Amino acid sequence: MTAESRIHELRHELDQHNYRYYVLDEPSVPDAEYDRLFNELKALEAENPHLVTPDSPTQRVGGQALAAFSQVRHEVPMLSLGNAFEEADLREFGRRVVDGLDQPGAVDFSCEPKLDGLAVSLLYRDGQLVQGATRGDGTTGEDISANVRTVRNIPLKLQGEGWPAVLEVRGEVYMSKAGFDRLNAAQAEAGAKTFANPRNAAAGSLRQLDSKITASRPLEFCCYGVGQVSESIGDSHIGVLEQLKAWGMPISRELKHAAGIEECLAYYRDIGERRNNLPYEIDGVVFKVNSLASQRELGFRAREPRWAIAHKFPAMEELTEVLDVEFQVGRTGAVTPVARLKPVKVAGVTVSNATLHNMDEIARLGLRIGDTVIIRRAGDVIPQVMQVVLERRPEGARPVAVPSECPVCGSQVERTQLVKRSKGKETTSEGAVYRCVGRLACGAQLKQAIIHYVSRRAMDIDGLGEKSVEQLVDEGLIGSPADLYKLEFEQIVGLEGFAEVSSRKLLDAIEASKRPSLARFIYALGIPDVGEETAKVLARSLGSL
Ligand code: 9MJ
Repeated sequence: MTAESRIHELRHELDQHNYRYYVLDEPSVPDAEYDRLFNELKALEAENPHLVTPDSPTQRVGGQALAAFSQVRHEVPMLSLGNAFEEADLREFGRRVVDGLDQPGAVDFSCEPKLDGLAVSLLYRDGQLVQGATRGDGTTGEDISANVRTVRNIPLKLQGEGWPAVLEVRGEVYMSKAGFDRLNAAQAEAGAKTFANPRNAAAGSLRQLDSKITASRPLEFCCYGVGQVSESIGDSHIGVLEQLKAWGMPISRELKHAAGIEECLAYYRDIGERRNNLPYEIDGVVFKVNSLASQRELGFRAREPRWAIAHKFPAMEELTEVLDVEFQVGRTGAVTPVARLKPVKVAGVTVSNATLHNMDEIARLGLRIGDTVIIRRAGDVIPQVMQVVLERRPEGARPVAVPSECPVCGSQVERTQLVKRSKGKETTSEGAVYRCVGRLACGAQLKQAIIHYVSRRAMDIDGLGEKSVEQLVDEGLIGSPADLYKLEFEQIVGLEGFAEVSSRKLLDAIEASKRPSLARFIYALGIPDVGEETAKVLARSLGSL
């Protein structure tokens, strides 16, 4: 076989694997096999540079940096969507649709999640990707062709056959939650700027003059419509998307059909419940009249189609003020800064505290007390401070200082040292964490140490919740985990939450916990850096107490 035919064969096979992986969600070969084929193609192309074509799967690495983006005029304007926030807004939309149609009958809708990224338009001529553009103001956008070519799930050429000679595909370029976390971790590691949310990360990555940077970012594309087409490809919105999918275009896995507004509302509630578990962030769902004939009849008002609406979810980010930064002491004595916030509702929950992790994080944010900040509450995780809004910094905003004494016990607070050993040499550097040296003499550390000691994976002593531990420590009944074994019925009965039966039960649970495995006991001691796994290794190697 000639190099040329092998190259064609490899490209075809790789395109098929990409299609199965990105569009059908049914990978057909392990990654290692894909990599082997890919590397074989790369090697053949390196030996035969005249055979390299722009639609080769190897051509997603980015190229020469641009001085500026050129402008692209959208033949068919790129629309924005009207918003609905309440059920009533959506019902009102449904009524407007019915009123706007000559013979409405039963109106069907398509339902899609509303991705929060950057809208782009992809132009295919004779099945080849020839241009990518941002939405811009809807009429004129920027030519980001080199950048969209690096997005792995955007086909460089269409699959199958029968596509119109001119086909403009529209959709959202976005970053998954996992991609965003990975990118931010890598940025922080490299001392580079981190992004406030996946949307900013996607926009920042796509609007790079250097497409090699774009290529290194975990961007994805999801198609939700068409612009200019030289011939019709369907008579319903869902039909069009399914046709595009057959040609290799990724569409939403959550695309559904709804027979009427009530089913749209059910979709909104269903996606709302699953929002935190979706692999990407959404800020709502989009409903579109499914019949394209009805869409044409309804037309537009200003820039917004009368046949579509975005039903928004509560925002996950809000602005608020940092009233103070306090320091909490954890089990290992780590003194952790916590922002006390002017209470603000974020995605339906009132937030008045946010963790700041450590002093490096405060330095990275450049945070001062009094600043206005962006707070983000994604899913069930604790609220985070994402960014300081510098323009709103008031005069007299105060820098955050680590207390020199523990706020709980008054012991000294020391900065941790990081020790690195390599080739027999030891180097130390300043860590980001500060620690109270009080150990069990510090009430905060003692309480947390006992909570850890009795926890299920440690000594598994039932009947001692956080509140009870606090009580026992505050009453001076226990000053170390060992004191648990000296507790007597008369001491605890009558304390809050301890009636006769529960007191008896607690003492029985303490008694029953006296013969743990060595690994559990070592873990329960809460030695810094000794987690469950290390405890098991130590127990195995030591054999007995
Ligand atoms: C997003 N952002 O997910 C549209 N969108 O349709 C979906 N945006 C849209 N559709 C017409 N799913 C204009 C914008």
